[in-house]
Amino acid sequence: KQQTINRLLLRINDPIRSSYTDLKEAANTWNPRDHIDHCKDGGVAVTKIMDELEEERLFPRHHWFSLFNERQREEALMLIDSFYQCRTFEHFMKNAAYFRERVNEGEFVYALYVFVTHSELTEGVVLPPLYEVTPHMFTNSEIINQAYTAKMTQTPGNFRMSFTGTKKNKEQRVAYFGEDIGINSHHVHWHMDFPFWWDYDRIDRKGELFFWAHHQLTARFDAERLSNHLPLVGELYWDKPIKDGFAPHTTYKYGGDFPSRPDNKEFEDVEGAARIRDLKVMESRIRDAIAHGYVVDATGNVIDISNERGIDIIGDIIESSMYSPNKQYYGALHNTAHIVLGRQADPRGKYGMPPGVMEHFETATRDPAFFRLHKYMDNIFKEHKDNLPPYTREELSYGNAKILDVDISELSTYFEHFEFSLTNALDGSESVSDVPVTATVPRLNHKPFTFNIKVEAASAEKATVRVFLCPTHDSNTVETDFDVIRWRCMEMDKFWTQLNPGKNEIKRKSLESSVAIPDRIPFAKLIQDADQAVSSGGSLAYENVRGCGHPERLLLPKGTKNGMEFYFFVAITSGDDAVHADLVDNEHGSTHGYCGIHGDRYPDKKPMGFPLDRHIPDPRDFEVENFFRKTVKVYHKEGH
Ligand code: CUO
Repeated sequence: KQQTINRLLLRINDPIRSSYTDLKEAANTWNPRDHIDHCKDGGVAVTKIMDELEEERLFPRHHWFSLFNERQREEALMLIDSFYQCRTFEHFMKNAAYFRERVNEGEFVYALYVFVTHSELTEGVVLPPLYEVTPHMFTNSEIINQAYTAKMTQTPGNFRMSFTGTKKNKEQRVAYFGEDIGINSHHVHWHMDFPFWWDYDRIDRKGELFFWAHHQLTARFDAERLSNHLPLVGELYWDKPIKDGFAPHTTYKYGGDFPSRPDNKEFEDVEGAARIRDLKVMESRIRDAIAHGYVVDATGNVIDISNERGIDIIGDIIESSMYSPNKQYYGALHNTAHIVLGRQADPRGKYGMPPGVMEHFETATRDPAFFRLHKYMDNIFKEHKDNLPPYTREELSYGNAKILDVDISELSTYFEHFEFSLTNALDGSESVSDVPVTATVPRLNHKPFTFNIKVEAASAEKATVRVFLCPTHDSNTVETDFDVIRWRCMEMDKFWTQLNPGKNEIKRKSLESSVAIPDRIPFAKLIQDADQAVSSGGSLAYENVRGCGHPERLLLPKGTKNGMEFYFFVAITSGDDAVHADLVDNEHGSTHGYCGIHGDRYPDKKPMGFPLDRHIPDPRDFEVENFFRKTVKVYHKEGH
């Protein structure tokens, strides 16, 4: 299976290689229509896409793809539906090979990624990193151009990528975060794990995860800003100019460059997509609903949101997803805003420009406006959270455990170089041999760290451990109170552990964090491993590999040379918070923090962000024995 998926994704703009005989044969001689008898649901989805294909209604190949383009999305979804109708992997493989040669490549890659992520037929298959499948979306145009030249002259090349822009642009100081290939990869996978259009099996707390994953991206971006002496990111206003311009230096494989936006661009309506006035209406309806504590669904029923489950509904509404109880009335604030921001360079479509980086989850975080938009929505979510009653001391305390101290090893970061392959960016013909072409990017990393929580417990019990890192100062270096700081905290880890009566030491490593994933397995290695496994009759040993998850190396923000202060905050509460009884020593691949567990419930019963998600009017309520706060410093080491 792994070999098949690799082969389907290799050189996506070129025909399947003739040496891949099964796939090649399916692409040439198989016809999905002739095998509809074997499909689920009478193969209606297969018939539908075949009709569209034969009547030449589908988007052409060699054209950019945007998930926010309704027609293109519809086509990608038809493809996913048709894959879901296959009962066997074999059948799926043949249909996929057939469509690969005939539908738009962007739609195909998207459909294949979403299907492989969710389908039981492809369980255990590891998706190659998207930055090696469609490198254009992750690499600066300068590098892509150099790669083309290398290919033409048949000279192997390794090209050093630097971050977009110049020192004149202060925002460039944090470009290493927004342009990080791991961040972009996490973000695009998050949206594949939790698509806004998702209408298959119900995904648990999808709206709340939308809030939490993006709240955390924003908090982490802010911590990077503070590390670089920049103020916290400001929110976006529909009535005010978009403060920062952006020149993406990125190019589509087909369709030209990603458009730029000058500084202080005033919002304009986007023809055929949205009016700014409509966005304001959506916003005020959502804010009203939050103020009143209820929303009204499509049939006029009132749904109470003034409780801990409210955040999930508000997330669905703001995004909006198929779970929005009333899309007609509350609109799709977030999705529309992405389109509007992506189109400000050519709002009337006068110049036929392709969509901007904001229209693709692979590229969105490159634009500083991404974080302004998400800060704006984050503040709406905060309004809801601030309306909820603060946790009482009783809700916060846990009589069974008392944290005595936490030992934390050195927290330090550095820049390193990372190399990835650009081979798939280039057109190939089987007669011209590949030359190795790679990009080297600087990226932030940190020294592995550990923490050791010393706990005294009264009795043997399972406990929940939550760990956060919170900047203690804002950019003016004024210490702010914890009720303000709490919203800036970054989730570092959450896990379940067994406490024994008496003294306990809970040791945990940065590598074990349940919000993060290790480096993705390079495409070339996936190919090599799968080919080897097939020829030796062995099997692959990948376990729980996911694309969704914050890159582990970005677990710590950059910090400063002399050390930037943070609170290291630990909360231990009862293990009853766990949804799964077996969570101790079984963390489901340790990626549940921002990404949940595939096909299962979110493992923590408490609201995401607990106990820091609600207003803390009296800091003394937080002085319970099962909470612990300590000031630590994060050092940035240059020239490592
Ligand atoms: Cu992830 Cu706006 O939700 O990009």
